[in-house]
Amino acid sequence: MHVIDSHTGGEPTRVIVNGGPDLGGGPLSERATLLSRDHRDFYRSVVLEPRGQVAMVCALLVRPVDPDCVTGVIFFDAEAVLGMCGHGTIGLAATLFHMGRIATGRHRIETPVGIVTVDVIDAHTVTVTNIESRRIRKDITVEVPQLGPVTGDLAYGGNCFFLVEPGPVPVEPANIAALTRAAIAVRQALWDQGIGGDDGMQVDHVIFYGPAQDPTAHSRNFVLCPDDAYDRSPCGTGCSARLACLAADKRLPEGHEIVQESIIGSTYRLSWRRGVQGGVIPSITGRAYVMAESRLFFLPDDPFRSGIPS
Ligand code: PYC
Repeated sequence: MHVIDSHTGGEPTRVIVNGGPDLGGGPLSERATLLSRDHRDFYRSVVLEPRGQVAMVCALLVRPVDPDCVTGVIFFDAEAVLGMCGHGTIGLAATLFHMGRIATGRHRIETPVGIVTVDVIDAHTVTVTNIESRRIRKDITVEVPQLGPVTGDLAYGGNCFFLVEPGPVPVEPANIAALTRAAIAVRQALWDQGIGGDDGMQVDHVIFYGPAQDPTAHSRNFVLCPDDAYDRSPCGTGCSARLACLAADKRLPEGHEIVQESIIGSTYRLSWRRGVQGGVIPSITGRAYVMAESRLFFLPDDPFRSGIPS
């Protein structure tokens, strides 16, 4: 299996250039369901240690249904197949550029939740225009063991987010372990109390906000991903959900740009324009760096060929 690794604001993306299961030629949402249902061993073996690492998100390249798209892609981490992934899309665009498969300019990429566009500005800088994102519910209070009541907004940005501002734990790098524990407890409480999106969509990511270190940034975030790793980048789909909430609260006018800082200090530039279904079309600009190109082996006598279970 041929893979190329990059990072976007510190968050790794492994693009599977070839190899992987045959998922047929149906809509990408169906192919994502097949991957999730029938190929859990495959996707975990690529992401988990010893081949992968805890924060890694993989991008499986697939044939797009829409011939105007440069590729189709299905993202996954060690725990779940994702609807979309913002940092992964920036990493994918930088990787396709590195491979000579795309040039600077605008390109369309098909994902299980819809078509997104990337504007490749240079070898590292990419703007993603995401699918329409929306706030689902404002000010939901959930009772969390050890933490007490926690109030946040439920919003969709390609994945389903619960956004809490200010977070119940100060959003500082020294608190990453405590932030992770608190975010897992909040997500569990939401699941236990049946709080989620429309048509049974479960909250898969939790975000806490606090003041930014850089005075020009809007805020700093801490993002918990489905596999319990924290996003080193400011999380593209999380920023999309955030933009939907800021727009709904009239805290950010259309077209105005803000900077979102991650827990490790990496940044995205964000803005939005009005969508057609009452939500927002987010624009996310970040930088990615290709780090490695490798061939992965899965030897039958390797006791950890399926990864070290977490
Ligand atoms: O950037 O959207 C994102 C993302 C989701 C999970 C990790 N990163």
